Amino acid sequence: MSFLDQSQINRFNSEGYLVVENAFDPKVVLDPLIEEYKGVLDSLANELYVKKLIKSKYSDYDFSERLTRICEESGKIHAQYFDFSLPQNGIKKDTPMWHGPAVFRVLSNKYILDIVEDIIGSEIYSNPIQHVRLKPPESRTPVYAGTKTVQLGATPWHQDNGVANEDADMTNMLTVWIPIWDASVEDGCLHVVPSSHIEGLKTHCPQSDRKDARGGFGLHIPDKLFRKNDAIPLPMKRGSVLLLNKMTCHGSLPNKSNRIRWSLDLRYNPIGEPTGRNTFPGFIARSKKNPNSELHDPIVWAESWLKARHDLSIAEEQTYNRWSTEHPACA
Ligand SMILES: O=C(O)CCC(=O)C(=O)O
Ligand SMILES: [Fe+2]
Repeated sequence: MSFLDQSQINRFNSEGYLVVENAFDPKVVLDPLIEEYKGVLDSLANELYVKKLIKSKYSDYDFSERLTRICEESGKIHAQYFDFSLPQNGIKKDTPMWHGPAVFRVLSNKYILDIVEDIIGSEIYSNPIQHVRLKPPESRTPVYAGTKTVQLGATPWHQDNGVANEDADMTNMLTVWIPIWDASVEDGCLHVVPSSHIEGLKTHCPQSDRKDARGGFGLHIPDKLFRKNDAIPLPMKRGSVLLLNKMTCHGSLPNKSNRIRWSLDLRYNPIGEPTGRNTFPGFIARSKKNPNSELHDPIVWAESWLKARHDLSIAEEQTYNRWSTEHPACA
């Protein structure tokens, strides 16, 4: 045990989630990532401007307002442009993604790994099911032409085990959710159903009319299959992290504020266990048994994703979805 005390570990085990306050100094751990993403946003603005998809680069605005305006004017939320994973299908040679050194340094941050170690042990693999989520204010988020639903909004109720491949059903996967800046109820923080992790894997229904921002199928647990009335919101401060058991029912609230809701969700599992995305690259983040196997080079990490993108762009499409709209619970 290195960071969490026994009562925190007990709470995580009985409730299936734990908010760890003051997990690290956010200025040290998160500010370099914010700086890096300012550059990514600048590149996006330049690209869209050159393609005449926006009339202004909005350079005078802060990050949140700049991204929101770019989304509004271009009519798209550009989630994949910032993300450090790939979509579940339709991968092309030039599918945008971002694997900068500041992202890698958060994934392999000592304080985060100390907390992860307390839950899954010291042999830690960085699972490639991972995302940055930059959610514009809902009232200003572009909608899909057909359904008129927002392109990126509240995350539907799910268990993370349900969105991983079946090969990871026995994997001890831990989700670590990190707010880049404070996430209040108004901003669209996460909500969870305490102790739902002991109820087993629920049926997740694909919502084919609600393609999510990354081309997935908006998997969700229908209301009648879980204790929605017991849900509680988890407003969080910058510098804290949320740990989630892979079976805990959770989702997020809509962003009713006037700024971006910005978070990372990372996953870790013991080395050697299936990740649930075997075509995506993870890496050994910590190994006390074999320290030489740890990856410390952000360039090698970025290259592993470039290779995966290339290989997947020429491979036959795989579908990750184990659920069918035909299931009686989905009717
Ligand atoms: O950030 C969100 O809206 C959803 C995050 C989530 O589902 C997760 O971290 O597993
Ligand atoms: Fe999730």
